[in-house]
Amino acid sequence: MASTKMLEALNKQVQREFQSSYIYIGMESYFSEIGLDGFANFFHVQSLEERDHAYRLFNYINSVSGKVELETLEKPKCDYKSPLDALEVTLNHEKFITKSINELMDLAVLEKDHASISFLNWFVDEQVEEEESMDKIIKKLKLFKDDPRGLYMIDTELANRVFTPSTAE
Ligand code: OFO
Repeated sequence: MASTKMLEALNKQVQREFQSSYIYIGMESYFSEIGLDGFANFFHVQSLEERDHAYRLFNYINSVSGKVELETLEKPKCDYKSPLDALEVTLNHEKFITKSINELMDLAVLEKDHASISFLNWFVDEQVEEEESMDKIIKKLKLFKDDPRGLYMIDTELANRVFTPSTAE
């Protein structure tokens, strides 16, 4: 059984994961409009992953006798200055989420809540992957700068991303 404070913090993270999902649908819309379908696919899958993260938290809260309270989501941006701008916004957002997960873990450690520590370990590892994958795309975009062939190549690569529910990993 998690403490009330822990349940409130976990609930806030549910909100943040759903917000992340919504932000990435906004990016999908931006990339679809400018004709980069591979990037659009990448953010479509990213959005599904965030929803999966939210449900992972949702199910955990229920399993420790808590109840999820949903809040209103903020309107996401659907326009960016460039693909690089969108990816940099994404990386910064993921850094914010990493900080949020680390704070949750700090609370679980402080409260000696071993079940939540074990549960949150998956998210700690996931955030390393999240930041790494965004950083790799940013590096490629900077490398190819204004070369449209480079952008096309990255777009083709990102078209291959498929969604796998985390429970199936
Ligand atoms: Fe849920 O990892 Fe991104 O936000």
